[in-house]
Amino acid sequence: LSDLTAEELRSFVAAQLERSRGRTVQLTDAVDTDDLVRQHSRLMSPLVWDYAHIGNQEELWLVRDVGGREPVRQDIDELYDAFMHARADRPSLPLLGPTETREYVVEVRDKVLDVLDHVKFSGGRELVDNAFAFGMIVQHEQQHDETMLATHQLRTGAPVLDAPAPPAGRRLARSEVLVPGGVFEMGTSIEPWALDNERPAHAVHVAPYVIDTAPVSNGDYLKFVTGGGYQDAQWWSEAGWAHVQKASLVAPRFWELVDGNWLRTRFGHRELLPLDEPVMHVCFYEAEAYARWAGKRLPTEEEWEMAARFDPATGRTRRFPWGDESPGPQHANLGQRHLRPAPIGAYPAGASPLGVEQLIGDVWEWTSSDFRPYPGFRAFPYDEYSLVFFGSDYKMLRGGSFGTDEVVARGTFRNWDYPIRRQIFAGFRCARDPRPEELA
Ligand code: AVJ
Ligand code: FE
Repeated sequence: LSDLTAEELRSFVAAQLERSRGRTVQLTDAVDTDDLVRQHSRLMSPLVWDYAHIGNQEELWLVRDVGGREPVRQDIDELYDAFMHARADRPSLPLLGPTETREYVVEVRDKVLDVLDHVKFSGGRELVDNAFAFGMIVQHEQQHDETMLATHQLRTGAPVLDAPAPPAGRRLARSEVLVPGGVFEMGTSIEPWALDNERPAHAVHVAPYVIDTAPVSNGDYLKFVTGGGYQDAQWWSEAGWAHVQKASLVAPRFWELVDGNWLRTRFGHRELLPLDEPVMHVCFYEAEAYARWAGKRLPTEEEWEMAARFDPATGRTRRFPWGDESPGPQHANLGQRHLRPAPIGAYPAGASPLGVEQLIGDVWEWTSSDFRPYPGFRAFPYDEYSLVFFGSDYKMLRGGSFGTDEVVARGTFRNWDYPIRRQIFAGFRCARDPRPEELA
């Protein structure tokens, strides 16, 4: 972005704004009015809340803050402040209806395009350097689009979304690789649209470890399910065992056993469980228990990022596993291009220098790490994006899913959620400590 002229940057921003809005409109036009305003799950907001919240954040940051313009609808700020009302309570608020919401976001967008026409990117204002605030708002909309996609997955009724099938899988030559460890540069100080928690770049020392070349598949995970994994406390952490019993978990969310066949429901389609696809809709505790059952553990965030970005030949950290170029359809399953994770081995062109595949896209991957700031962290531009979430309540997820847009799915992007959450498009891969003979 820093190589672009101001005019090129303006058209890049305009194209990104249009792309995210296209997706929001697609996800909300796909359902009828009743499906827009109803609560599909207590874990989620009504779709119409996400929709107006997208517009409200855009108004707050781009119309009022960057543009210095008069408010469009100051009276609704409180309704769409995520910290004022829990998701479960949002349906009972006096929200804008679907028609008002659509008019509101269009009005905001018109003003934003005018602000974009007049903004000076080089005025020495950190918020507009490299069009950062615009990038933040594009990513905010895309992140809510992924949340709305998860709401679609929780919705019952006839399917309303469709997409072509992902590329075919292939058998990988190796199921694990040894990473010799050492020092690598984690995080970033140069990605123009990286969010505060990805910054700054810093050196980390990582001990040698072994990591799976692919995410754990449905077929792998099914062995844990049918082998009694959910009934045996020895595989679970104390908190995980308490949760699995309290919530009566017996398999990943959206799986069912019907007449001896394992089925899964995906955006309203009930289908045979595809054994070669990465497992998803498992919580952190399930990922942790599977790993222990398999004689392994989850990778730390440092281990995940080193496997994804470190190039041992040069000692350099790449932007993405495959290099520095932005993701193309040959590299990764992103952006809701397919409505499912791709089978294991579907993206040989997306492999990292260490030979690890499908790190970006397909499914978010649970790591064993809590949400901590990097050394030198500075909350920017607001405390409520990251700062207020630091601590041990959340577990980190990396890599993005099939529902994550490429403008979000950076090699450095960090996501987090409670360890019990299963409605997100999350799976995992395993890691382990090397055996002494592997280090010799
Ligand atoms: C980073 C995905 C956890 O959805 O709660 C959206 C992103 N922050 N609006 C979320 C976010 C404010 C956030 N996650
Ligand atoms: Fe938000």
